[in-house]
Amino acid sequence: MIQNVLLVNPWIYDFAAYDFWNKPIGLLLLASFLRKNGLNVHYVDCLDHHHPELRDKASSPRTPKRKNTGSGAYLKTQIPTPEALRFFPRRYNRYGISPADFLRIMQALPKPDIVMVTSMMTYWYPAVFDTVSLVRQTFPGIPVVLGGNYVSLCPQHAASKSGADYCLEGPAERSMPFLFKDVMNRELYFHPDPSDLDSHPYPAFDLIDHPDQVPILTSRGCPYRCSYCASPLLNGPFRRRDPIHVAEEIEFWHSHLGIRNFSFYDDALLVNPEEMAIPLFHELIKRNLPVQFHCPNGLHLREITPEISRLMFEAGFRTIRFGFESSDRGFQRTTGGKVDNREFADAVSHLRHAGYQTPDIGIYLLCGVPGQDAEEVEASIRFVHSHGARPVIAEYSPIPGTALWEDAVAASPYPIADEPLFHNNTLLPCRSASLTYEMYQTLKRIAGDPGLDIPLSPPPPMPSSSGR
Ligand code: B12
Ligand code: SF4
Repeated sequence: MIQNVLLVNPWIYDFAAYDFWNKPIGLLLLASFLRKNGLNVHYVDCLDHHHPELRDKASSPRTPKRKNTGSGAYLKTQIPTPEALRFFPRRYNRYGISPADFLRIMQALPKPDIVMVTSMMTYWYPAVFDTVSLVRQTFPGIPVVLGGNYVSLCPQHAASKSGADYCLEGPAERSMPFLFKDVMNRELYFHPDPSDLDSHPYPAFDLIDHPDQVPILTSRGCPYRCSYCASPLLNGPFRRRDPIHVAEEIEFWHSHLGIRNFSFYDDALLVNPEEMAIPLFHELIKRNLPVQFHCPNGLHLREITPEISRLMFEAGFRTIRFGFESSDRGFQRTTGGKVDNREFADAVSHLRHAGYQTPDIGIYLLCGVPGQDAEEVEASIRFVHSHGARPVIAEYSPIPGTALWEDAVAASPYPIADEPLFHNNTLLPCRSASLTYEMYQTLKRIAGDPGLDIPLSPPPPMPSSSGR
């Protein structure tokens, strides 16, 4: 009879990674679901920098710099770049603990009856495969199940190459009953209602050693259908929790784990504000907890009114990021029309009146979308600066199954349909020939410095005086 389940959050292998309030909330939801079904759950986070086993161990790299808001650097070690990416002149790193520490931590646990591994970005799969392989080495003969975003977005790639026994697409709550019944001969008795998010237990954040922040999800999905985004593929129809239950969860984590920083992972926190944002913010103000909120995932500018801005400020929303993507009207219209320039200008003005300063108002701008030229990105950056907000460049990552995917495949010089490593946003894998990597570097500098007045491309060489 299956009793012990080991859940693993793999490393990140990438050119760059920063902990912007990242936590594997999907895996920790799975943990609480399994606990509700009477199983013992153990958890290893390869990205953990606090694990008791790691303290004072010579094998661990230097402690990374963390901020007191719950974000910060990861432990980082340079590793060989995968063959397919060797042409790219950047160091490739493993973010997280050392493989030796991972093995040691696993060996100290009771032997599991089954191991479940999550996955996030499609192009992080090599770290997932290494995780699966080390799990197998430590617990030979124990079934390994793989799920999460990479599996849902690249199911065939995962099934044929990961080395896991089972690759399960979609929400774990949906696949677990079949897995346990058909494969493990065990009936699960607790089944949350997929349409009622309040029937799910809280994610098992108590499994995290020294959590410096926890993420909150008030909803799943998004009512919009932007052509570059995978939300509709991953999350199903838009559905929400009861805002009072959300405030209760926040108070629960504050009082039980002493959490003072919370990040919202919602795709559409502010949409239809009378259903969630307004009652939730009022409730948070009423409870007056000594906590702060961060929104690393983009919020909707269209919903920002004087009232919402004031409530957000008063409730303690400190890090606010908005999905604007481009000031180009054509871009806005063809990709989904979630916001226009008038709504942007009004929203920034309301936020500033409420007390937010320019550096607080982070505006995501997409860079490297198929067909996009450097001038369009520059115009968007200058537009954001001119309204007193801060542009934040988000490099486009192509995602299989999205409306923009066929254009992305056609635009990219890399075989993105066959090799998910080429979805890596750092490569700008779908940039047009008129947006060079040098121009992108210049765009980043302009985004960071509103006063910078430099040309996007170097001026052509001066003709020599002899006329030759
Ligand atoms: C929150 C979020 C972030 C957070 C961090 C989240 C984190 N955990 O680390 C922030 C804002 C920092 C972020 C950043 C980025 N993100 Co992001 N992010 C998301 C978002 C909105 C939600 C993910 C999430 O937590 N969902 C909620 C949980 C409950 O779902 P889940 O993890 O999928 O888990 C469920 C299932 O997958 C399954 N499951 C999970 N684990 C397991 C395990 C097993 C065994 C099984 C069976 C099932 C299972 O069951 C779970 C419960 O139902 C998704 C889009 C989306 N709506 O899904 C994009 C998304 C994943 N991000 C994306 C991108 C592009 C980025 C950036 C590159 C953006 C940029 N250009 O800068 C950066 C890169 C970050 C980095 N380098 O560190 C892309 C993915 C691209 C790709 N090629 O894979 C997505 C899909 C958005 C999009 N564009 O469509 N992101
Ligand atoms: S509004 Fe945001 S989350 Fe919703 S589909 Fe568009 S990009 Fe995705």
